[in-house]
Amino acid sequence: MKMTGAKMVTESLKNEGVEVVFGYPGGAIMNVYDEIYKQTHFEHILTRHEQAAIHAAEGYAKATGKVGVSIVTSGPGFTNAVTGLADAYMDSIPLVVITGQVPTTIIGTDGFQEIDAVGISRPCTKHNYLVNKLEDLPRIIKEAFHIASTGRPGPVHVDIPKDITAEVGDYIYPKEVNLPTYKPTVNYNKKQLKRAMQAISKAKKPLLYIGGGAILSNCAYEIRELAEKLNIPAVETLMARGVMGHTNPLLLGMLGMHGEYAANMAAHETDLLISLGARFDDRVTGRLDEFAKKAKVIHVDIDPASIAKLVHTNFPIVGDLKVTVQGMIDSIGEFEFNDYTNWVALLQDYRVQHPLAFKDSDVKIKPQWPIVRVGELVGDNAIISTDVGQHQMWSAQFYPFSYPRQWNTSGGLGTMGFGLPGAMGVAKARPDKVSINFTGDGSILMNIQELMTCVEQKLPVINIILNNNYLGMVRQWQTMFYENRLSETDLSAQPDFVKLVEAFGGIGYRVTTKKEFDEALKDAMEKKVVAMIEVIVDRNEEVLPMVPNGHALNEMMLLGDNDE
Ligand SMILES: Cc1ncc(C[n+]2csc(CCOP(=O)(O)OP(=O)(O)O)c2C)c(N)n1
Repeated sequence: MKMTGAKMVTESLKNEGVEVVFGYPGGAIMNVYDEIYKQTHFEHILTRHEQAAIHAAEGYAKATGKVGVSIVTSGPGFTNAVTGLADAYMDSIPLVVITGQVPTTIIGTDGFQEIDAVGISRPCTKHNYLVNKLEDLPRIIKEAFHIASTGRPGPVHVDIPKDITAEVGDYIYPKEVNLPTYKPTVNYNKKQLKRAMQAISKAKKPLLYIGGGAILSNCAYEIRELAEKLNIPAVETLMARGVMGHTNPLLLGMLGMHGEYAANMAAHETDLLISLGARFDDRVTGRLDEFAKKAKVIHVDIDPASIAKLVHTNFPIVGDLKVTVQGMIDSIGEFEFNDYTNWVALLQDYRVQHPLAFKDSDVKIKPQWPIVRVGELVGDNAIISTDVGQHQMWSAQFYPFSYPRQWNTSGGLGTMGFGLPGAMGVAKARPDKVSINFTGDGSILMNIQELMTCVEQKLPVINIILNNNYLGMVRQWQTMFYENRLSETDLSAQPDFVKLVEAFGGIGYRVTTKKEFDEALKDAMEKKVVAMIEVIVDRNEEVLPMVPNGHALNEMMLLGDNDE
């Protein structure tokens, strides 16, 4: 069938089963937008900033497991989107991002709104394409979806010059991709798996170290089964929250810079670290040469480049995590495992001795309290997004996550401004859940314009601002490591957040007591419109435990360490 390149784009998205696209138009992508106007297969959500279009697609992808899609224009449209691309790349989120480019005849002339988009996106995408010929377009889109969603997922960028979207040609959407150099290893090597299982059976203090790959590969329930069948304790990275479920007695909590005492001590003392889809990020390991020093390491990852990149690996396994963990479960009968009861009991005792806690107060609301409270009142009904800062770490620590895809945060890049658009993507993907965004007074202003998108699209995101009048996380470092020189972190100058959200057409609440918080949350959930609950919290609270930069995980500062 003959059609324009622009129509090929919308037809291909239809063929991929795309339901929602987040985007923002402009000159170079107008032919595609003209086709978007005419088609009825997918919904287009007009965000108010291109960065937000990418974060919303990320939120959508994380909540559903599907590929998120964004379309933006060339030049400034693309450069605005770059932070989102980098964010998705760091967290291995499957996205296809289509951008307009100036016509092929103008490329290289410093034309209006021209930028070397593929040059810029190369280091922050899994793969990228500049479409040079119309006949390549359907194949490239097919490949983009395939690459984004297979192997280690990630964002794929497709840059299309304007003349190509105007040109007419034959459209045949390929049924399959043929990429001889791209063949992710799904099935593990049986010998490698056997060796790893042997090592587990002989270990005295094995520990499951669960990363975001567990969510991406949809294998939380297999991991729970493995842990429970063998009685092996588990720690989760920031990205893996929800994998084990907070009530599971084998879960020791999050590990890393702001990890729980028991989780960090478990990593310090284990003799066999079983890494499942985790990448040994420096925020997790602390001082690398001291990390899990007593342990042999099993590392399961779909990405061979991740294995042994940062730590010595004794037992590497390349493969899809779900397939591999299932293989581990299936082979349990072939081995005789040690009894890990004493090891589990020791770690549970650590949890009792040094629980994750904060000193609650009835005079000032402590910032951790609203997080715990939402957990009590909304619990499993909420999907939690965050921005970046102290509120993010407290959310990761204190929210009772029960299931995978209940947690949406910017882990690898740590992007302030992620929360509201991310939560918007979640609200679109999961209308059956309450989409809550815990944010800071700094972060919320970085993509505040998305309140307008939420109002227009009737996406009832509840933003809970833990307002400490500071760039709190930076302030914490200044207090601890820069002799309290609070350089440019005081945010006393603030908008009236209640009026601000009202100006966009949402509802706002300023809350100074626990009772007011409960009432505001209940009201916001009933009204089902975009809301902002500004909670005035204790300004000086710190995120603890904390492993200071350059220290080992067992050198945590704990609650009470700073007391006089
Ligand atoms: C785009 C961006 N700029 C700067 C930073 C560095 N940074 C990390 S946390 C933080 C403070 C966040 O303040 P706020 O949103 O008020 O949250 P709080 O820490 O007070 O909870 C800053 C500036 C970042 N992560 N992202």
